[in-house]
Amino acid sequence: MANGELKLLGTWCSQFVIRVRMILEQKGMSYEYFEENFANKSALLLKHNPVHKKVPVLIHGDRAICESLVILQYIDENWSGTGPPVLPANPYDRAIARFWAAYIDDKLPHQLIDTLKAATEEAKAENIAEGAFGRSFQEMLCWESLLWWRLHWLP
Ligand SMILES: N[C@@H](CCC(=O)N[C@@H](CS)C(=O)NCC(=O)O)C(=O)O
Repeated sequence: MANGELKLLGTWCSQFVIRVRMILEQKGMSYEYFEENFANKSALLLKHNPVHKKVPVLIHGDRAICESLVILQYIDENWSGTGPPVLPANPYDRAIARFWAAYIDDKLPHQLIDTLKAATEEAKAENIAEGAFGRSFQEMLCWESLLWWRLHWLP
């Protein structure tokens, strides 16, 4: 991959950005990373993701791809011969991976917000350990990496 061809707009603490970076690293692809400041969003972000104005955004040449799961699928399809595949080959296994990815995307941000809004330290701790959906943060993040990165390598 020629330098400058791939750009990623992100923020260091975003699970959505981290999953894209994991796959780019895993595939050994070089890319230019731009850290966004949400208090003053870059012209690049506003131009390339005018709908949501959110990261991650992958810019390939002069074309942008938005939404982390869409980006992962794009990387998987466009660079299928580079490094390990993101999704399993079998359509059923792919469907299962997509199901759990959607589940995590649906639940995890709510759990994070509930924790941030919790009135007391005890309530925060309880939410982190066993959130509203009966899953700890650690478990959810573990599922994230298992499902999107490793599932198809397991027996
Ligand atoms: N569904 C999106 C979620 C992206 C998202 O929520 N990004 C957050 C960072 S974690 C963001 O850019 N927030 C900026 C804002 O809300 O202004 C994805 O999967 O890419």
